[in-house]
Amino acid sequence: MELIGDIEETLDALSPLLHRPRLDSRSAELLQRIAEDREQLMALAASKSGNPIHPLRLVSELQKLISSDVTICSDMGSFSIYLCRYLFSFRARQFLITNGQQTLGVALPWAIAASIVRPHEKVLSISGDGGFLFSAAELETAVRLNSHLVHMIWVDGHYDMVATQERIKYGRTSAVGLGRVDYMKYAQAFGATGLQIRAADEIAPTFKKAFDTPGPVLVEVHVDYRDNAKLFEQVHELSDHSSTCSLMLAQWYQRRSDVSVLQDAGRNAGVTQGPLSFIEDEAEHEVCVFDRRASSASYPGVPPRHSDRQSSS
Ligand SMILES: Cc1ncc(C[n+]2csc(CCOP(=O)(O)OP(=O)(O)O)c2C)c(N)n1
Ligand SMILES: [Mg+2]
Repeated sequence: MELIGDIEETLDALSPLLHRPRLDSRSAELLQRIAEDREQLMALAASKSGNPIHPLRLVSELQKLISSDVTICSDMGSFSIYLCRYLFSFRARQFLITNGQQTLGVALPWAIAASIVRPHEKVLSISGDGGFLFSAAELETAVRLNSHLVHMIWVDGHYDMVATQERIKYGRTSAVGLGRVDYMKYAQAFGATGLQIRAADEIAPTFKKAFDTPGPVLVEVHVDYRDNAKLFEQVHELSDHSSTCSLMLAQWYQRRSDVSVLQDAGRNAGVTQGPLSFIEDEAEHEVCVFDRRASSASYPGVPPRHSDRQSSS
């Protein structure tokens, strides 16, 4: 349809005709419960003080810093379960994660790319100490390109995701320890800036300084992983959050033609709560749901999975 006329007047005339889809009562109730969960989480996190820093505290402090102009690139590891489950994102394509392939070492290179593609945004990449060492030499690229990015390293001295799974399956760990690395000196050696967070009340000022510093900045934070066994116990639990993803995806798809990606994340399905917020935000473009149970069979009207569509076309 062609519209001819003054742009401002045309938009003024069209705007009242737009209706945002209304949520049905069950979806609204679930979203309300999730909002309450988030409030409880913030309260619980605030009570976690001390050094090393508890991941919940770290995530809740990060939540306060994540405005819509921040792109987050997440590596894989125990830390990424905390991010997926507890760090909420309110716009599409804000939180980038290697969820299906689980590839270690991608966060820093992705951040370099994101800083090229989104030059006016803040870019924060996050990895564990193990994942960082997989591609740490890329810091040279970041310095050479003067990439405006902040890379945060959660230091626990282990490949914790593997260690925790070994403990659950075999009752002991094997070959998961990492030697001590001085990340501050590493940053300096490459010509980057290195900052260290030693206490929870240093998180916000350190990030302000990091984002205000030109060029790549490494931020080292030592984390307290004592609760990780509990974290993994919950990985396969069914949650309200995931079922909300499925339910709402189905609803939106029935109304919108631009909902396009429904991805099965296999054994990682339990870490799905984070990307929920893409939907909560009534995403304008794609909805990515990392949910093993959101299958086309269970929800009439939901499109076939992206991979199914590709293989059938
Ligand atoms: C290229 C690659 N190699 C190995 C793995 C298996 N793996 C998944 S998580 C992980 C440990 C990650 O450790 P770290 O980055 O320190 O994060 P943490 O779990 O300690 O938070 C490993 C080795 C992988 N996902 N990708
Ligand atoms: Mg680690």
